[in-house]
Amino acid sequence: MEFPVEKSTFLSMMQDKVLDVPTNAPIKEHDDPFRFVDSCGTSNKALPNEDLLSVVLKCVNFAAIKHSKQRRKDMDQTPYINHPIGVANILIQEGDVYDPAVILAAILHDTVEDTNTTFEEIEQEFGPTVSRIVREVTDDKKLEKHERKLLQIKNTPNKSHEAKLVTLADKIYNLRDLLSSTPVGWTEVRVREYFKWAKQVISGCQGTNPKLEKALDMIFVQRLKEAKDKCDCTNKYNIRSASVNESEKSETSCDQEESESFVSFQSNLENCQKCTEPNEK
Ligand SMILES: [Mn+2]
Repeated sequence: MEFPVEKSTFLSMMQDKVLDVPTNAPIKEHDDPFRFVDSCGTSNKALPNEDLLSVVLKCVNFAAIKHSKQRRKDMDQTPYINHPIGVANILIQEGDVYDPAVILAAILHDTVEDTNTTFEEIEQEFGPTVSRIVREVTDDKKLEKHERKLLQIKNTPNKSHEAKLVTLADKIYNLRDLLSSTPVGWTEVRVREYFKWAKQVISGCQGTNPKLEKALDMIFVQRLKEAKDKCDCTNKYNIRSASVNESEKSETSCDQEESESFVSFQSNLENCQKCTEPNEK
């Protein structure tokens, strides 16, 4: 099989101190093994297994070193690296995404935003395509947090298919985290605002990956169920019907009734002051 990059570039990657290792010449645009990406986000040029394994492990090692001093904001202070690895894993296990450039970008997606990593470094180590995807999903830290969040809503619809995949998996991971426990220092209002904001960002990714989008639908249904459980309002709709995805309902015999039930369940909860505005000091 023809291999467009010096094999030694990839086979020299299994070093335990990757950042200290002098790298070979930067991967040039025309040599980038990830540059051939079609509209479905699939690499046309297959890398041999040994090179794929090598570059994926190099990438995980790189991100682990970069994030080594960071922890997630959960009670257990989970090592931060669990997050980017989990995001890449969601893409593969739940989204059937096997484009190496997307997987590498997912593993690296928070390195520039949250560590001293530069885009140039990523380009040097993993090529311009991976670097470009990471750039697309990296907030400009020079801007105020509020502005960065608004820009994510505004810019996501115009991002590449690959960047949208990383965005979807990132939100799935973070929202599941929020469902399982409230981060240290977060109020219920902040959690609710995060869900609202995430929904707006995700709406810019519609049509990117049905499986990941369905997983997100399920997360929001779960969130609504929990809001309802906490609420003593009269909008107690049938949870079982609400937990069925709307697209599935259209195939069921009682689809019309169930679909209406789902919509009214959602809108009633969203309109319920108690459900959406829990008491908070
Ligand atoms: Mn992230």
